[in-house]
Amino acid sequence: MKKLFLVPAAAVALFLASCGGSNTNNETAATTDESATSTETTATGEALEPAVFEIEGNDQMQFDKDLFTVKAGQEIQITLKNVGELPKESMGHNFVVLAPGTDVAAFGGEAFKAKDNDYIPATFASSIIAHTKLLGPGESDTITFTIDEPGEYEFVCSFPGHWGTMRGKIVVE
Ligand SMILES: [Cu+2]
Repeated sequence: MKKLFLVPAAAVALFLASCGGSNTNNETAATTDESATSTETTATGEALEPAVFEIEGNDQMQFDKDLFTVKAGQEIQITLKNVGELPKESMGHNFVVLAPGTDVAAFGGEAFKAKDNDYIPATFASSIIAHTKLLGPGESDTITFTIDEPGEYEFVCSFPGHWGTMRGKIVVE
């Protein structure tokens, strides 16, 4: 029974395909919009306004934001505020931007061992694009940086155990 249904369906598909093949002139139309390239000025040297963001870390091991969108080459200014009350030794926060493709779990594991360096692991230095200081309650820190390559850049708090919940991404367009 099923085969009886399939045969007519295939026949219809073939019929439609052969019909559609008759007007092959679509490609010539595509070549006429070359003028559009001269009006788009995205890649010119025009100065972009800095992208200014604020993000908070709290005592529940959470950031209040998990996504930032910027343009390639745009100056990025991010201020991290630790709005918690617990001591820095047990609930410190930072904001670490990682290169695309970084193994975040491996990074978190290394950060765990880097207490002497405020949990910024030297072994991942080449994967770290920017980072704030480690902040105690009520403290804040602002970092300024630029990313030239479009892509998705993860950020985390590298305090031990925090990267699982304190993470998000910067989308560079
Ligand atoms: Cu944290």
